[in-house]
Amino acid sequence: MTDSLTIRRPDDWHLHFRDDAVMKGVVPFTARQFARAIVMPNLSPPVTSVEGCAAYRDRIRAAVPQGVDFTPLMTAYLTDDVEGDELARGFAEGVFTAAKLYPAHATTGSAHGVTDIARIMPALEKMASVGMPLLIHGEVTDSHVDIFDREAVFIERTLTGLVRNLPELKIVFEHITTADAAAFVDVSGPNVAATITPQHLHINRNAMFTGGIRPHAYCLPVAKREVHRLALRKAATSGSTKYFLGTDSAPHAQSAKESACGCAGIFNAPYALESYVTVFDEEGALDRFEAFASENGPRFYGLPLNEGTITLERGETTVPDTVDANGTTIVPFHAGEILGWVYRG
Ligand code: OTD
Ligand code: ZN
Ligand code: ZN
Repeated sequence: MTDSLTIRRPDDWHLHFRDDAVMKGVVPFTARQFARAIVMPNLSPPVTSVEGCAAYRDRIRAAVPQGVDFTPLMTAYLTDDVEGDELARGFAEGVFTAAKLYPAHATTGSAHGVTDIARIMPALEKMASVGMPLLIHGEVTDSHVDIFDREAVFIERTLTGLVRNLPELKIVFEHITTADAAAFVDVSGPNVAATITPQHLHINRNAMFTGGIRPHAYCLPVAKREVHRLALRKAATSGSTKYFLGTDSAPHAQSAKESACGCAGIFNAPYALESYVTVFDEEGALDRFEAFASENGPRFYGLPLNEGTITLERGETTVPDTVDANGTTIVPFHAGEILGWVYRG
């Protein structure tokens, strides 16, 4: 039995840091475990300009604790009015690492998102020509489509056509939640990859209704049936280079989650590696964790692998009921549970 696992330093390829006081509180959790993270741009207002993005990056850098080596990789928020040349300029200047497509009203902070992908095709063509990755929240927003079907319908209505029409575009299908999505990624060419969150590997939709309504198990895309969770575990641990770590850690104050209309989002940053490694251990795939956490992401993005290593050991990590993020109380993923691995740094 492997009791200790040392791997190249990992990265988080999908993360929400927010801004202002909460950002200062949550950045250290991620910087403690990851060398880099793709920072999502769904602030209010969203991060659309090169200058606005560079300023946000400066605020994040200032929140990284002294002596900690952490690099935020920034993203542009696509709107119907996006200019391909502006994206390409930000990419060339090293400010934008990628651009994020939120179908309008699909998730938290997506009100300014894209209403019809046809409207941004010129910008996507520009991105393809300069090698800038497109990150997609893959759900239709049509309220007539059942919420548990929105990802599968997005593949059918939007993603299949996009990949066919623009095969040169690098696409990350973010936070996949279904067997349908994994099957789509598996059969697509090398320009299509996917991130998988810890929660979608650990919980199915029952978790939202265990003995009552459980707001801390609610995120978007919503957790699906068990068959989908099992397909995601298989994909993540398969050894395919198309899958990589992206937590989608999305902090909301405890009071905003425990409400008559609770916010979507799971805050998993504090124990992200312990959570993921537990899954790889349960699946007998510890030898595949390093590729998922530290190699597949940078290779897809065309970025160097990190130097240095981190170590995880078998042992007990007790996840607290709440954590303090610079004055905001947040309930973390796995609150009150004991995980069977300890992060040693
Ligand atoms: N999902 N919450 C948020 C974003 C993600 O779709 C996502 O990427 C958020 O709060 O920003 C969530 O449930
Ligand atoms: Zn999303
Ligand atoms: Zn997200």
